[in-house]
Amino acid sequence: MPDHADPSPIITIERHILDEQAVHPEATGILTNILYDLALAGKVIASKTTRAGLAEILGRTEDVNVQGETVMKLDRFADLTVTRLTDHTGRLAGLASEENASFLPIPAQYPMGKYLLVFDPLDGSSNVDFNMPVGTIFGIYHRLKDGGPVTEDEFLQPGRDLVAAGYIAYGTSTMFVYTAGHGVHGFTLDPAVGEFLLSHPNIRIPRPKYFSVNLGYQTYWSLGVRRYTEYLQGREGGVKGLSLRYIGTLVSDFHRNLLAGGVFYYPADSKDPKAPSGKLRLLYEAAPLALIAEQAGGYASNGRKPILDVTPASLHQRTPLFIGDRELVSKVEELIRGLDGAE
Ligand code: P6P
Repeated sequence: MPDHADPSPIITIERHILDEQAVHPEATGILTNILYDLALAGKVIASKTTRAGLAEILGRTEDVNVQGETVMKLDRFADLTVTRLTDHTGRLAGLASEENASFLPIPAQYPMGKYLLVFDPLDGSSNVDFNMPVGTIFGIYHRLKDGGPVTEDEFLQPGRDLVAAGYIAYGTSTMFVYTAGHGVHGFTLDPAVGEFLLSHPNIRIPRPKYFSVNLGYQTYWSLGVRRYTEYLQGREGGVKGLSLRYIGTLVSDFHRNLLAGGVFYYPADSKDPKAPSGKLRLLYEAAPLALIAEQAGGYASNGRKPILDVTPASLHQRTPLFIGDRELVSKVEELIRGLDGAE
């Protein structure tokens, strides 16, 4: 007979963060509520991504975003969902989204808070039309000023100063993964009750099984990165037994390597002279995932130095990204230093 005396505890995000708060008094209820707001946004976005083919939100709008990319209907929906669920709460002083050229101040009719939210509302959105997984990435900073209107420079903080970071992965299940500086914790959405329940406490990156990169761009990479790729494929004394897995959605490729062990990289390449630092963004893609990686025992680098130590010069600054297993990421720094010369 099941032991009803002591059913395994059902840990929601709220309970988990409150428990964390008890252990870490510096964590404030406000941060807890911001994470909860983001979890709600994740549920709303998930309700659309799982029915994208049926809900007339497939396809593209006529708009092009600041990245020069056509805005997918679901991008726009996700961006508005996060914004509308967070801009009126009095917890934030401003938001910076991949979808908007400049940051969004809190509308005058709402109270201002002390936190800044940076986010990619729907990472991998071009994959939606092909039923591939996508994700939302977020980072939360303290604002730098005590009051008054928010200015762009307050968003340009290194990832080392993130108060919390995480992502929501819309895949075969919907997962909310976050860190507030005390480990990495994963929650899986139970659609029956509409709650994210703790499913992956204290995530630690295991021994590497995979590497994830778009080999189609190999000819555009530096000598150091090409040697690194050969190393991962076991050539010249390299690592044996790694499998290549690449979805083309950063959140999904990162999430697999976080849970199963491995490294993801999107290096600088000579494909687009206008984008010599690769495709990914520092502020709301690389830095939040870098905090997750380091909190899970891994590492994230731009090929030369820790991602978390890079201070953005602009909201949409691009960066090369190597992230996952600490040893494998450190190896690419060694090869780039040795073969690609000084920065
Ligand atoms: P490529 C999705 O468009 C994205 O921004 C990331 O999620 C993903 O890692 C990368 O681009 C894939 O880019 O050039 O391999 O298609």
